[in-house]
Amino acid sequence: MSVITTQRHGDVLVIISDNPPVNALGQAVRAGLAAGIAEAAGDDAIKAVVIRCEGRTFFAGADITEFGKPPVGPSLPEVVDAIEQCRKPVVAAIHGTALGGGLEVALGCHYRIAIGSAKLGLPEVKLGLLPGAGGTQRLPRVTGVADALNMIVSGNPVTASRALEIGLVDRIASADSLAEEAIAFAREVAGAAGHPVSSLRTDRIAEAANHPQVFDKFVAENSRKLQGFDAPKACIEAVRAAVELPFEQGIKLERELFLKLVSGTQSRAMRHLFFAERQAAKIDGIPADTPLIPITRVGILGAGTMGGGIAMNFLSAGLPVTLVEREQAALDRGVATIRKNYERTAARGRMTMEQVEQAMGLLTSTLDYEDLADCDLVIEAVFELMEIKKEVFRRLDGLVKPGAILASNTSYLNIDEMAAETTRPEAVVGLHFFSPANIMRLLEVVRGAKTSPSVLKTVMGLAKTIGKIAVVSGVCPGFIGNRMLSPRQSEAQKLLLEGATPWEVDAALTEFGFPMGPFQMADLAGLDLGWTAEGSTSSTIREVLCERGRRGQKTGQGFYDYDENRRGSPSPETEAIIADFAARSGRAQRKFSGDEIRERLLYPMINEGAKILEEGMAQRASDIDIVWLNGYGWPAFTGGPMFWADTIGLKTVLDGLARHADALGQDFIVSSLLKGKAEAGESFN
Ligand code: T1G
Ligand code: NAD
Repeated sequence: MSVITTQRHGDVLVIISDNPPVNALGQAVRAGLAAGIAEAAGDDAIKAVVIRCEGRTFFAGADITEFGKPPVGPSLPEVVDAIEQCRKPVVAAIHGTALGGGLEVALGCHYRIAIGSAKLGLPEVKLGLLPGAGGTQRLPRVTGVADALNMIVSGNPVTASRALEIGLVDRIASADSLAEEAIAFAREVAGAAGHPVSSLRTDRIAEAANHPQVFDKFVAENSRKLQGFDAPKACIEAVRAAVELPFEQGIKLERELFLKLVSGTQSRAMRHLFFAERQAAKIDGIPADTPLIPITRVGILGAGTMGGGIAMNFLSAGLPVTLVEREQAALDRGVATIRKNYERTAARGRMTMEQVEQAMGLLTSTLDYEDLADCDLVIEAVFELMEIKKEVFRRLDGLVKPGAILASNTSYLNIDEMAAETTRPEAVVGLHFFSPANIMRLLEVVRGAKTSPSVLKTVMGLAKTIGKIAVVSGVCPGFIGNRMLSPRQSEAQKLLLEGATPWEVDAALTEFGFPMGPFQMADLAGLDLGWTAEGSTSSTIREVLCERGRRGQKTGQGFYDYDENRRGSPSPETEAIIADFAARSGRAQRKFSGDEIRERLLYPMINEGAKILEEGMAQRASDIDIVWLNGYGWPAFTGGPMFWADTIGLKTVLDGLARHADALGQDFIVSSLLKGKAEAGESFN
């Protein structure tokens, strides 16, 4: 069965794509579209054309799996040109997501009609690319430069109603009659003398032609978040060409920029992450027919930093939550924080007060554990102390209904030990959220030795419902993310005693693309996490800083000194404290280059990632990349730690670890998986 078919509705030819799951514009689809247009062009009985898709969505873009392979014609630009040059009006009938090449096909059409729930966007920049089938030249001519820049550089889609506002779609159809309304629209315009041709329009770019500063303003407003990424700069350059150059020259530049980006490392890294994110959702060894456990009510134990944020995820997804605390004050504080966070989101226009009240209306807060009895899932977020965790699991086991899932938000502790406190270890799982839990997209799902396939499949599905990216981890201290963070943190501390300053260490990572370095992160989280004045013994730099009242951003001083806008600057007092410590440690002091600091921080992390793989604590290397991208700010344009290691070569990492062996110390063990793959010239992914 061909992926493209045509149907005649009187004098209208409907070209239909049916290429599940997302009508990606692979070779067969492109060839079919070109043939459909030729069929219409060659038949005088046909007065107009409609292009529409079966399944859940209009074309969701070029087939990303084809990138990097030898191209097979017709190319997408050729197909879009053929559509645009068709003498009969072509109407795009849009449902689901018209993305990337899909929107470019629609921009080649003369008219666009979409259902109200449709989304339209050019997300190529999220793959390290720019629209490569005319999108950078046609979109500004249709919507104007400001909206085109926003859509192309952010890669975020717009709603159908917004698309109507900016002239991207001509009509909104009702969801159950898109095909019919599109055919009627086509028949209606068939008689028109002329039809709007995107590439010939200049009316929407005239303003920018007279005010080229719109580009400088855009760059100034967005430069910080675009730092390190190649694609956004290329996007801006291409849209500028749409204003300054004739269409043909603009298209030529777009093609050059596209070919350069598609063969570059950044796009390869970001395409890797696209598929890695989808791979992470798949659990090896779980039969497709594994039954799911219905989740209609969620219980949260502990309303502290994490409990409140975790609760918001379920409330925002429309699931009722029972929030339990051990004391009223803590409960009131937790509930107030939830409301404050929602009201702040509403104040920023990202939700209505009605939605705030709706979410708060789903929240039951109580001091009575018994109120958890009827929950389908209970997540504990109490203090990180095993004895308390064990006591909590014994208690939950005794009162929560059979069949319910019992989960822990522990950051480091052993899930199997908690499960052993219950009569239902198969129902116990780790759900490790990241702070702030209502914002951070990563969720480490910790698979216990006895966790059942149903429990695993259920929580993985639930993660998607609450907008999280779930990654399965085995039971080991710190799971995937925190376990790899530990060697990085300890090397960072050691580097201070060897002569590097906190700001040099942080700069080495921000230059690499991290939003912040380990010492900036420590100041943000608070240096006094787990610290008490009574128990302090001046035995670490961190303790001495805390003893001196330097507890991080919240006290205006930590490793850095902070001004009233919380902007950090190097601190002479911290430098003196470190120098004193270093002198007493007797370690030789010296200068470090950024490259050497990066090797000392990142190579041990990769080594730990390899150990996690060889122990089977992660299903695949790409899962580790997804953890670090979504939980620890690893720069997307390098693809994550394991992909980056593949990019620089595992031998390079191995040689680097050997070069730093003295500094890493006698207890440092090189992963045999890393060693083996490096010597065999293999890679992790
Ligand atoms: N190519 C190939 N496979 C794709 C694909 C694509 N464009 N989009 C999705 N898939 C696969 C995906 O890997 C998964 O496979 C399955 O479809 C379902 O996807 C020239 C250069 C459309 C919003 O960036 O954002 O056009 O895991 O799980 O959550 O200018 O998929 O089942 O084996 O994500 O409902 C631009 C990418 C391409 C859009 C649906 N387009 N896709 O989300 O399902 S570049 C994009 C998405 C381009 C031109 C350029 C989402 C979705 P599997 P899913 P979903
Ligand atoms: P927190 O101290 O802010 O909150 C813990 C809450 O649990 C307190 O309000 C306390 O009153 C309550 N509590 C303690 N014992 C209780 C009991 N028996 N019954 C009911 N309530 C009880 O701690 P947090 O930062 O929210 O951490 C909670 C858990 O989440 C820990 O296991 C921690 O390791 C984990 N975690 C924390 C972070 C983070 O960044 N803070 C990130 C991921 C995971």
